[in-house]
Amino acid sequence: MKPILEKITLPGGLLNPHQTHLKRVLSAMRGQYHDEQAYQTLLAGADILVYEVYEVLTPDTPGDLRHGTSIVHPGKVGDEYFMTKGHYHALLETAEVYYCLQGHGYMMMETPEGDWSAEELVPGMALYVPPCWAHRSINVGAQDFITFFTYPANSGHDYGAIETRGFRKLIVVRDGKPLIVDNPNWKKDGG
Ligand code: M6P
Ligand code: ZN
Repeated sequence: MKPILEKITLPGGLLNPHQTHLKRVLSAMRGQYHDEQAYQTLLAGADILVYEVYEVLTPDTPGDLRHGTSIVHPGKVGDEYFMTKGHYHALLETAEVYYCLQGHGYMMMETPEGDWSAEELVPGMALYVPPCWAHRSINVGAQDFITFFTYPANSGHDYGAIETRGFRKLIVVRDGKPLIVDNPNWKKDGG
């Protein structure tokens, strides 16, 4: 395999060249927002684009890396900011690094043992998400929240636990500012 040189265009976060361009619309986020009625109302209006991910599709050989850009658009479902689905890595003991390029966001993180952490990201800040931590990007700003990320190419994505239980904590708007609160719908036992 040969070295790959990339151009990241800002604003927008377009990564070129890329092989995958994931677009997650509101209907793909069913059950993720705490205010189901607000979700249904917004969805009835239009199936809007919540976030996009450009990725370089490297081989998934152990030792290789995947990398790309993540663009979470600004918006809210009720009082809860637009965000990614969030995931554990299928190979649980793998880490990920994020570097904020544009906007204002948080990375919400938690472990199966009950630890949680929410780190604020603005341009210039880098974040190491350790192995075994679920992670979700949340846009609390008025413009696109754009990060560069890289993780082991053989990590995979495990959405199951987050889809059924959600994250322990949410970020909602209070008096125009982000506030971290308990998730009222969080299911401790996964049931
Ligand atoms: C980051 C990376 C990607 C991931 C994306 C979207 O950019 O971790 O691997 O796909 O976020 O998040 P999710 O997969 O949870 O929808
Ligand atoms: Zn990840």
